[in-house]
Amino acid sequence: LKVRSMLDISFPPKEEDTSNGVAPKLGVEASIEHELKYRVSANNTDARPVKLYQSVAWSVHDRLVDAFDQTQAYWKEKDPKHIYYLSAEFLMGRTLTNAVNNLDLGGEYAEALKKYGADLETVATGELDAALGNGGLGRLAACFLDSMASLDLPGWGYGIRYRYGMFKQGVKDGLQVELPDYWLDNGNPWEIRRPETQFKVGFYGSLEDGKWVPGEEVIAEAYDVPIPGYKTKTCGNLRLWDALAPEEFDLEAFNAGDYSKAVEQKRRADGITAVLYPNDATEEGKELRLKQQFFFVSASLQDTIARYLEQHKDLAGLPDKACFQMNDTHPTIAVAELMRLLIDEHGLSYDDAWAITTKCVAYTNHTVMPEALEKWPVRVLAKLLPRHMQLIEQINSNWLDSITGHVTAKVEAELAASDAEKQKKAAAAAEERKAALVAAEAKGEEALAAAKKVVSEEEAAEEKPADKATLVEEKLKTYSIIQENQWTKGEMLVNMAYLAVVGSFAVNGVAAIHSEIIKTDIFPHFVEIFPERFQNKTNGVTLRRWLAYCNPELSALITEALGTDEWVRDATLLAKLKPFAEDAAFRARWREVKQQKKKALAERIREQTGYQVSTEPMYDIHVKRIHEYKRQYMNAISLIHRYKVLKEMTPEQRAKAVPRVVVFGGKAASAYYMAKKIVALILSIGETVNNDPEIGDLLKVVFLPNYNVSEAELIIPAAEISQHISTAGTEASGTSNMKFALNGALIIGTLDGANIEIGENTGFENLFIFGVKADEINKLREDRKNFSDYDPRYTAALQMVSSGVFGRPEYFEDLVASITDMNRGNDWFLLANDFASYMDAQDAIDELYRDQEEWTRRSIIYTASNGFFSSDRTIDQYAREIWNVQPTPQP
Ligand code: T68
Repeated sequence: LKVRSMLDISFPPKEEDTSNGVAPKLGVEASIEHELKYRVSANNTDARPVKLYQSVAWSVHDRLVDAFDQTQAYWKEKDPKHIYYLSAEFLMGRTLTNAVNNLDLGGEYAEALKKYGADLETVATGELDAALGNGGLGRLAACFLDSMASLDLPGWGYGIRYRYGMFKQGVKDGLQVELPDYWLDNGNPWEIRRPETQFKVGFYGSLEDGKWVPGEEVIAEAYDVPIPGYKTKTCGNLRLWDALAPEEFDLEAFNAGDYSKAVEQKRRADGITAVLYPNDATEEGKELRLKQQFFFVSASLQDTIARYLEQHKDLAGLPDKACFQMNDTHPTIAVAELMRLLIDEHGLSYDDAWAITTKCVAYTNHTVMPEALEKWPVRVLAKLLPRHMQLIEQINSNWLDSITGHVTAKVEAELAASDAEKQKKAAAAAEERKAALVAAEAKGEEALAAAKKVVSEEEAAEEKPADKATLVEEKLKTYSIIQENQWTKGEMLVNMAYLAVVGSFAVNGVAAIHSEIIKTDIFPHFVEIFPERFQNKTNGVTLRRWLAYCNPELSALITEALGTDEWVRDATLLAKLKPFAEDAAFRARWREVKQQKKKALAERIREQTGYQVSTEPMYDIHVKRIHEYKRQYMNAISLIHRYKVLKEMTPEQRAKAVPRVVVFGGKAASAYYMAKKIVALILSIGETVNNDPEIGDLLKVVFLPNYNVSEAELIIPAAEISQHISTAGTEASGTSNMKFALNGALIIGTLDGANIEIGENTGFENLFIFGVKADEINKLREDRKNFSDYDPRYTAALQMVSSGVFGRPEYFEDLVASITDMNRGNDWFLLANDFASYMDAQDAIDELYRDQEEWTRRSIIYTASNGFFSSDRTIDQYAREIWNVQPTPQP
């Protein structure tokens, strides 16, 4: 739908070597000057850092646009199959450094900036993070875009242009506070608004003669964010949708119509793209969230189909040109919307539409936590999207029909097995009863009567043969996309993950263990029907942002050792670093770099928290979203113990202790009660420990506020040990573990998520692995111990919390109860079970740190061993094994 009228201008014919705009014709230096003067209107002398950043960004923008236009024109001409990555979240962080370096213009910009007495690194800090994501899932999408472009794969990301991203976290009175993140405050040079690309998206309304008549309509307007590949001409695209009220473009109707109604419509439209939901592992079930999901999915599908139809007639060919990867269940409504578009808008039959849909759509699962698996009430769906609910019902009924034969056979087999068993049992019981009667008869009348009574009761209680039809019906329910709410009887829910599995041709988990767990625990009955659909694609991270650019010092050292910087493109080359681990001179230089990065982090800690930390102690980092399953709480308890031990030591003993700076970072969802208390506890421990003169540099506990992509880029290179200590079986993969490993931080972790594969690559002997295994969890949860059986160190530490050593004992009361009280959480994430082995691992860390040569040797081994976790490898696997999309580089 081209809703905006276009002036009738004819453009001059394109030049051969397209050069869009003025700037690229200017050199870098001249273009920065041009932007400073005309775009941001700051003359050289009073160019504040933000203005200088803006000018540099606009200068880079123009170069990006060139690469973008050329790539997109080339792909249009070649018409290769495209991958469309549908994601409600893209956690991009800052763009400048990445863009400049991927375009291979680092040297030129550095040179040009000398004139202003600035370096690129400092200028880059003028940019606000684009935090359009919660955590790992959103950041993964961002890494994938970088890899797709770098591998020359024709692909776009599709998402939402939230005006407010992930909240800014502040600390006030020892508690987390949430502040709005208006990231567009200084303008955004990285996006291109496309008023000419708009689509209508409907909501509510009714079905009239089988046709959906929406009760509300909004306009989706495109913004394109160019995604430069690494040292390639390819520049991909992230298309983000903004919502406009229809009246905004139809001024006449606006004037003629009801003014207040028009304002209300605008408000409602604005609401759709206003803010990112800050929940990373619980579902809110809010209608607005479903609206957001449908909004971006519908616009993206309409957009793709429109572009397809510009070049092709028959939609039957769509699967040869387009694949939609659904990042978790958030875009799963795509299954129904693609069906609707094909049937209602393009006149295909249901069966043809289904054949196309199930060849175009694939689904990635990121969680096994039940509270994070989306289930929308039928009531909500039917109201917001009546036609889609009808289609989902049809999809479900066809699906159940298609498996009734399978389920019946299964029930019959089970019945046959249990019948044989039952008959055997019944015969034995009958024998016993007969014998009992004979024995009773011998004892006389009274005994016989009593025995007869028992026998007839037993016979009455004997199991009746099961009814096959009922059993089939019961079993079918477990396969059904539409299910009854197990908590609220009578309420029906649409299980979005089931819809995704039924509608997709491929389903994948994000680490080897996780991909197994989804097969055995989440979708076992679907695996029976289509085992070939289930795959693993172990996550990865882009080595550009997460090693080359965030740690240029270490990168230079690696490049020098390998004699090439090709490892940035081909991460397997990192393996060649292994022999250098044995070289003492190299190790010394490796340590020097780490010291430098620790210094930068210490400076940041001082700025943000006021704490002065030395750069001599071990830097121990625990950063990620705050969640009970991630067990920052267990770390906090261990630190209380460490503090207690240090306090009890003699001065001689203290002189021998291994000092640590422990840094936490991470946001707690604003409504996540326990997570916020965990943040408060860490802050309180820091307050006590860091101000204890007896402790000094032996232990510092820092909570660095507002952990985000840019903070991570500073923190990760400084880490010596990093913590990934989730209860086994709960963390799907984790991706910061990969970033830390690549930057030479050692890992303390459980056998969970990608930790396992990192262990396989690095050698488990080089990690500090502890804790129970995923397959022991269920049993352990059943027989949780009494508080009195706990490790005495653990009990004593909790006692210190309860007795107020860290202040506010009442405030922490239910946090303590959540792991000690049978009726109040009952230690669901098994902190008590893992505590002792966690402490052993911590002791082993201290021991190894005393031997700096061995520690550094291992650090190098980590970097050398983990090239596998490049997202280039992950994306290459997706492209070959799921998407069937080919690299299409420009000559
Ligand atoms: C993460 N999931 C996994 N979810 O927890 C992590 N959820 O193990 C994995 O490495 C990562 O995905 C990438 O695969 C998330 O980050 C969310 O952020 C989220 C957001 C909204 C709703 C539910």
